[in-house]
Amino acid sequence: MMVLHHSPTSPYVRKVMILLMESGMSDQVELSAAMGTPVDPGTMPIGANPLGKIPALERPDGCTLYDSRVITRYLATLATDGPAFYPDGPRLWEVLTLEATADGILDAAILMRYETALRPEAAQSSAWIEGQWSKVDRALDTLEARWMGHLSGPLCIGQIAVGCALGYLDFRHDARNWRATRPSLTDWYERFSQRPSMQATPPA
Ligand code: 99T
Repeated sequence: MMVLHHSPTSPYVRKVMILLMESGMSDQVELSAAMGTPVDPGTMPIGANPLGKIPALERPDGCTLYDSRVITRYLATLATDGPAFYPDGPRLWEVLTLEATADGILDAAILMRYETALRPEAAQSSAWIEGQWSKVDRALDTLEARWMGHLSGPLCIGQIAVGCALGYLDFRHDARNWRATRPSLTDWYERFSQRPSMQATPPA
């Protein structure tokens, strides 16, 4: 049985969970709870992933996989049912870029979270925090302006990553009100978040 090091607050873990559910493979993976941060690895699986991050996927017949992009791509090769998360042909490069855009939103949003949650207030840099938010802001504008057609197409790993990124913004950065200037993305997310796989994996 494969073991997925997991936390319900992690949007990267959520990408993996959604892919498992959408492809009917949830029963092939056992979850192992992990919690920790860069300043205190806590119960993070540092033996399985030297970077001390989750998700990490231990396999009985091969090396432990990390990070989320490697894990989702691997699991998609095992799926015998369900959508083509990584479509063939030139569309693949679009899907991977959409995924990288969503993961980049997450990377910036998590750095903001760590800055405020883990550093003493006097050591926090608002310029640095706002610099990270600028990345999120520009990426969201790009999704709204250029990617709506793609987001409305067949389910792919890019859509899953965007759904998890927007869910994380609601979870940790609600006050930034990402919906204010993005009506199309707002509508899309409203629909996407109704999927049973999204409903089953709320950040908590
Ligand atoms: O950075 C650390 O030491 C611990 N953090 C993590 O493990 C986070 C959990 S999200 N995961 C990643 O940073 C993985 C990133 C990697 N590129 C991937 O797997 O795609 C915690 C969010 C929160 O609690 O707000």
